[in-house]
Amino acid sequence: MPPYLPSPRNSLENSSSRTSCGHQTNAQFKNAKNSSGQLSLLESKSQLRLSLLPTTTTITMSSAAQRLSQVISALNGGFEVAQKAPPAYVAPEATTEKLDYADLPFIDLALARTPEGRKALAQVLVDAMHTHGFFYVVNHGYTPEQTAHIFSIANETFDTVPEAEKEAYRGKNETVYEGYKQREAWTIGDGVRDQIEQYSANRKVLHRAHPQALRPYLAEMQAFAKHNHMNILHPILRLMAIGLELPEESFVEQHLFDAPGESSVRFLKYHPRSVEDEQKTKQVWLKGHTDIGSITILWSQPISGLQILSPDNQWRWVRHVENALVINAGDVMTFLAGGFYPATRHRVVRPPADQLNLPRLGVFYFAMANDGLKLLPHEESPVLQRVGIKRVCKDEDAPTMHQWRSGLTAAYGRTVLVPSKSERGVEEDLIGGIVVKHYN
Ligand SMILES: O=C(O)CCC(=O)C(=O)O
Ligand SMILES: [Fe+2]
Repeated sequence: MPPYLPSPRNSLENSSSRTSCGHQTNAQFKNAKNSSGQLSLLESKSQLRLSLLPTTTTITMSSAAQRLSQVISALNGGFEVAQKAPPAYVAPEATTEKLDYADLPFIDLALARTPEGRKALAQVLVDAMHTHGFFYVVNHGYTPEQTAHIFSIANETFDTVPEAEKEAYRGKNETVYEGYKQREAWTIGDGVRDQIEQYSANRKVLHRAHPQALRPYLAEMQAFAKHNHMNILHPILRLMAIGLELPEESFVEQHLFDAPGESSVRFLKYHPRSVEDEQKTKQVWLKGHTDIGSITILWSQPISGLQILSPDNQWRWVRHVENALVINAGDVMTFLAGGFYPATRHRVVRPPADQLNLPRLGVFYFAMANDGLKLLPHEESPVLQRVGIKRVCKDEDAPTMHQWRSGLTAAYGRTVLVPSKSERGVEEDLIGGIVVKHYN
C-alpha cells in the first residue's frame, strides 16, 4: 500500500534498533515537530502538553481529553454544527474498450446476517482468495447517492483546497498515514515522479484538524470511516475467521475501531501524465505492490487502471461495478492467516484510450490491525493445522502492527530499489530483514 504522509499534529514514533524481521523496537512517544505552526502534542505517562503556538500550556490528563477535543473542534471550525452538501462530482463514463478483465467473485453482504449465510460466503471468500486474491462486495449498506456524496467530498479535497493549505496539511511524519501526499513525492522509474495526490484521514476523523474546505463534511467522513470499519471490514474479517475454522471474532478483536491504530480513509487523485513520462514508465502509474495493511476496501470508480496479477502471471484489469467494493488482503493478513489469505499484487496503469486525459478519483479504506498486535499466525486454526502455516518470519522476530507499518511507510518510494536476483522484472527493497517486492 503506497503511503501518503501524515499531518504534523500527532506523532507516535519509534526509536530505532531493528530486528531480523525488519522492524523497529522500543516504541516511544516523541514530540511531534510542528512546522505548520498549528497544534503539537506531546504525550507522556502523566501529562499532555498542548501547544497552540506561540503559547504552550501543560495540563493534567484528567482535563486533557476535553481540552484536546475543544482545540481540535476549534481547528476544524466547529464541525458539530457546520454541515452542507458538497458540490456534486460528476463521475465519468466507464470504458467501453474490450479489456482482459479478471473474473472476480461477488460477496453479497446481505447474506452475512445468518450463520448459514456466513458459512456459505466464507467458502466463496476462501475460493476468491486462493484464485484471484480480490473480490467484489455488494449490499455494503451505502446507497448509490451516499457513495456519490463521498466521491464529491473526495473531489473537494483536491480541487477546492488551495496549494498553501495542502502544504500546511501535508503529512510530515513519515511513519504515519495522514494528511496530504502531493504529486511527485515518489519515484516511479527512469527519473519519472508520480502524479498522484492523496489525502488520508485516520478513522478517528474528528480527532484531527482538516483543511477548511473539508470541515463542513467531517461528520459525514467520520460516519463513512466507521461504516467501513464496523459494517464492511468486520463482516469480512468474520468470514475470514470462519474460513479458517476460528471463532468468528478472532480477527475482529485484532482490528478494534477504538484501539490505537492507523486504519484510515484515503482519497486519491491520479492526474494524467505527459507522453514522455508514459513512455519512460511503460504506462505504469503505480508500480505493482501488495498492500501493507490487512484489508483494503476500494470503492469502485469508473476510470479503469487497476490491474491484478492473476495466478497465470498475467496482469488483468478490474472492471468497474457501480456502487460495489473491490476488496483484497494485504501483508498483515498474510502474517495473521499464516499465508492462507495471501496479499495479491496489483498496480495502476494508464487508463484505456476512451478515458485518456481524465483525472482518476479514488476512495479507499485501508484497514490495519491494532497497533500493539504482534503479527503472529493463528496456529490454533484447524485449517492451518491441516494445510500448514507459511510464516513470513520466525515468530520471535514477528513485528507488531506499529513496527511493520512504520518501517514500510517511511521507506515507500524513497529507497533505492535493487533488481531481484531470482525474478525478472521485479525490484526489491530490504525493509529490515524482509524483502519487499515491487513488480513492474
Ligand atoms: O488506485 C487504485 O485503483 C489502486 C491504488 C492502490 O493500489 C493503493 O493505493 O494501494
Ligand atoms: Fe494497493
